[in-house]
Amino acid sequence: MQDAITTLINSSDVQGRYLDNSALNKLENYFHSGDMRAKAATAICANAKKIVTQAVAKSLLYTDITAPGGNMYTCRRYAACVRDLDYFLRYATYAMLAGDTSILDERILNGLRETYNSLGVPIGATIRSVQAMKEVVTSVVGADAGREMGLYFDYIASGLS
Ligand SMILES: CCC1=C(C)/C(=C/C2=NC(=C\c3[nH]c(/C=C4\NC(=O)[C@H](C)[C@H]4CC)c(C)c3CCC(=O)O)/C(CCC(=O)O)=C2C)NC1=O
Repeated sequence: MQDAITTLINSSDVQGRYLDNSALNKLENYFHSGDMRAKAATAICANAKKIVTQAVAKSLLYTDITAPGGNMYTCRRYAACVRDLDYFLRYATYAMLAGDTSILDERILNGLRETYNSLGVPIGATIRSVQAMKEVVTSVVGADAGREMGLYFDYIASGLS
């Protein structure tokens, strides 16, 4: 896993230089946003269950997907879907804290599309539920942190599509 700090330091290190102004600016912005990131993570952690439940209600409940023949039909598959959304939320929160997407590639996206395709998990509906989660999270953490979390949800959505 990478984070905003190691990424900037590593790229200066390979050139054998101190951080240049642009790297220092990025670092300063990252440190400056630290309080916002920590507060957002605290709010998400306290509301994780509610966030996932509301995202499911907004995007999936009472659609063909939860009806007989749909991919969420049966308790086992419904629970697997809710669990997947909880993974997306938790890892998007880690990525937001780190200011870096690499943990999403390593832990979430690696092989996920292939797994979904082989199990018939509908990718379009999964992406809609990730978008719904983005809206719900914004209502919990506010616009600024919501925009930041949105980057990582979008990264998951585009990695799946
Ligand atoms: C931490 C990283 C990680 C991820 C991301 C992960 C995802 C993941 N989701 C799975 C299944 C699944 N995922 C879903 C999800 C959905 N179906 C829908 O219709 C909805 C649109 C959607 C929810 C948004 C479902 C229903 C299954 C079970 C499919 C089946 O077994 O038939 C499976 C197959 C194994 C299993 O059932 O547990 C994996 C590996 N596992 C991991 O360890």
